[in-house]
Amino acid sequence: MLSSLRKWKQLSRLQRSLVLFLLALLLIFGLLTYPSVTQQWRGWSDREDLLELNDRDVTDLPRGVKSILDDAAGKAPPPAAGPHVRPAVEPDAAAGAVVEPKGPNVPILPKPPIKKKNSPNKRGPPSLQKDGNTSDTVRAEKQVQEVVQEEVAGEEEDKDKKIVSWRGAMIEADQATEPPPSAIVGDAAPPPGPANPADTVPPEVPTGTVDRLEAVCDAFRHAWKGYKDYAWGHDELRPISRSFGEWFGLGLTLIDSLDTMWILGLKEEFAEARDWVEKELSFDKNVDVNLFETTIRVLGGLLSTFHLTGDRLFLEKAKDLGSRLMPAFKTPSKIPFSDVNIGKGTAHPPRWTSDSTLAEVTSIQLEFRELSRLTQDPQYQEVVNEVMKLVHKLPGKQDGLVPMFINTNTGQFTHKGVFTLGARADSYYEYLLKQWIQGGKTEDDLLEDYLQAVDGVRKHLVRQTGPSKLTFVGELSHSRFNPKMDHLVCFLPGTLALGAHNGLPGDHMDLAVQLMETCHQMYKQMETGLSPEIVHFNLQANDGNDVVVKPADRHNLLRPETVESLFYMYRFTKDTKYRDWGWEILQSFNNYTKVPGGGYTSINNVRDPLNPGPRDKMESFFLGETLKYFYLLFSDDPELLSLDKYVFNTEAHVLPIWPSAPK
Ligand code: DMJ
Repeated sequence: MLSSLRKWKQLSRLQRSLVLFLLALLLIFGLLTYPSVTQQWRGWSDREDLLELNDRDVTDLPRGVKSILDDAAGKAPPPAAGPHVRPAVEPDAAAGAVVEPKGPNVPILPKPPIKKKNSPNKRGPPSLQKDGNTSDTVRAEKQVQEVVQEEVAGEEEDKDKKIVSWRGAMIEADQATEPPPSAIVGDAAPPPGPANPADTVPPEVPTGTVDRLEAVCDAFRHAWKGYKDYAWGHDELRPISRSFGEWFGLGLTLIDSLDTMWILGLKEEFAEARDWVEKELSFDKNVDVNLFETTIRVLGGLLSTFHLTGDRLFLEKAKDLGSRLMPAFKTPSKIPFSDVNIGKGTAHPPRWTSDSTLAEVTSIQLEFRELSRLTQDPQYQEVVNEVMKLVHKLPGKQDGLVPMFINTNTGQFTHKGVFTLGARADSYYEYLLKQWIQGGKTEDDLLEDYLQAVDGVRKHLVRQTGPSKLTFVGELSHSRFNPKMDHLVCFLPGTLALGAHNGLPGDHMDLAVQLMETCHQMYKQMETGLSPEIVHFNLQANDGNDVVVKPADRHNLLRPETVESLFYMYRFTKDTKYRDWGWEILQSFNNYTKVPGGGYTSINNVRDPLNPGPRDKMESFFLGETLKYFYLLFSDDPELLSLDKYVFNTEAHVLPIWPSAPK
């Protein structure tokens, strides 16, 4: 300090004035740019999430659509919802015809368990506070403090209600519908049940699953409450800061959730959301959207909701969106660009490459094909079928395995020699099988590519761990095997089981059973009971753990893939262990990701139950997929979205299986 002062004194007057002038300039510049800098931080932070989350997504920055809707507070009460009914648009309606929806009057979906009371605010673990995220505003931090204070106060009040539960985490008695026998201590009250179950449980939902179905509905209501209170009409809830995040500005969470609400029988919530779609949802806006994400979440969500409800509002919106996505396909190779401006009708690749991600261009087919069938306008199916034809003939595959990128100018694979079933390639494999099923099992190229790929997976990517012989799917990089598996790969047991159910080789089912066990272990072996985003498996026979998690891979984004596969495995085997595994996962989500006041959050560290490190983001797929698959897993009704009548798109939206081959 003294020496600085001395140096300062040694400067000439001119030098001192110059330094002071520069400092003043810096200060003014700092003040002027402060808002835009913080906004940019926000953007970067969103983008980091996006890259991590969307995996396969090298697309553009989330666009700053800072628009839209006012807060839900003060909105008029919702109109009464339609009855909870079977899909209004029959899956076997004639191919190519626009189906006149049947009246929603033939109950077949089971009613959800009736909620007896409003649950008090549920609490996450004590450490469910946000730690250092540069994108947070001071206001947000204050709110976090308030949340924590509320929580502490609430904890005092609620002490009596608590029981010690699973893995030592404290949960509320009414949350613990099925505590493990060893978990209840002292004189804690048993979980309250309905005084007379017959009064509250619809007869078609057999006892035994009711508690679990109700727990899913509770979780959905809690997530929805956060979204409604703090993010209504926006893309994603930031539950800790009680704010929202915008990606495309299309109400992603709301649209992703529509069919889930319908299936869960949440009529009021559905009606209110429908009202928003009718009055507020507009695609006529100058915004760049990602073709894949918008197709699977928004187009898929609208088509699915149309099928379930028969409400043409959703079909009209789907048509409008579908036509606005079409410019993406105007490329030299007919491989679509990743980004489309749905207002301007222009499209482009990400800024730094002319490549598209393989999974993205090959996982939009179910939706576009269905849109053509419903509208009798072939343009949608033509563009996506063309992509499949090109990829089918393309050199650069290895025994059916495909590279992760494809160039929009040349139509050739790029970054060859790297093969994964995880990020950027995953749903290519899923959609081969599901398109084949959607089209009535008539499109042989799809089947051929799928069967070849499963053989390729077996040959190059499947291995077993040294210690417990867990079967897993690793990655291949220029002939070098890497024992790394993304959680995303956990879609595979479900897809393999679906193939076997549709007559494909029985050994696909054997592999499904083994991989399902591994995905289960990816949850079970973590201290929070939640899987990390990526695991590495141990190939050494004599050495410790099967699963190794690197510090950078310890986050959990509320992803659905394991629950999705558990649903398929239960449907096809009726082995109740799959339900029990799912039940444990739901409790872990409740214990470590549930945010007081509403919403669930992604977390940073599944290995630290005392400080899981909430990330302040609830992905739309938590409501669109994860909770829907939980509900279907726990439902006893195989006719609830029968897998012989519907295919689920990669965002868990239901589309009918066609009665005859596509033209
Ligand atoms: C979802 O958007 C879809 O399931 C997609 O196929 C993969 N990523 C997320 C969920 O993890």
